[in-house]
Amino acid sequence: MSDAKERMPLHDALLALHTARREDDVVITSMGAAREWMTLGAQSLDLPLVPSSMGTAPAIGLGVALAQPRRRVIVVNGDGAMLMHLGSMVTITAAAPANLVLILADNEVYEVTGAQPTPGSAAGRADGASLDFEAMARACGFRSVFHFSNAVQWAQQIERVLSATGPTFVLLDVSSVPGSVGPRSPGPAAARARELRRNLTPGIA
Ligand SMILES: Cc1ncc(C[n+]2csc(CCOP(=O)(O)OP(=O)(O)O)c2C)c(N)n1
Repeated sequence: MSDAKERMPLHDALLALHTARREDDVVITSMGAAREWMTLGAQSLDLPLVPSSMGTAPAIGLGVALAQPRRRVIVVNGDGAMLMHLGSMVTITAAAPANLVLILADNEVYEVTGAQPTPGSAAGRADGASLDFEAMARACGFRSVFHFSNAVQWAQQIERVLSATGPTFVLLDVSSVPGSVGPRSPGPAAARARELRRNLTPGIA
């Protein structure tokens, strides 16, 4: 990005999450975040949603959070994907699962397809004003809302953020990774979804 806004490297943002997550948390990642998460090491309750129909990660996270209320479910979504299924923000707050954390890694571009500006970005909008996802999350009724642009502050606050009563929305201003490629799928999606289901519900076939 060439704007003057402070942004944290996506890798640092996810490293803090990787360090802070509990072993029994479910972490669902998409797009660039899935690529970086896999380099950090996905665990048995994680779902790198690759390939995916854009924007479905929050809805999948909502379903898991409702089915597994004693577990924390963390979704990391891109801004392009968020905009594609904006309605899922309202579906989440309507159901209001206290155990769901939706993290928006906002780099203002569709990074994995060549860094085209998203319609929420300053560069992608006729008015030149980037969309205020934080205000949008508050307006949708997220119980806890946080916003970080600095990796050190995010890492310092992450325990407090993850333990807040949800549904929680976390906006992270991240820089895009120049020349990055899309994530490689770690295996057939249907089989991985079934494996996650088995890992979430021991005893199920
Ligand atoms: C419904 C749908 N349309 C288009 C695509 C192609 N596509 C895959 S990733 C992507 C860009 C994702 O952008 P964003 O969510 O902001 O994540 P980033 O790449 O910046 O991490 C696009 C357009 C898709 N997977 N699904």
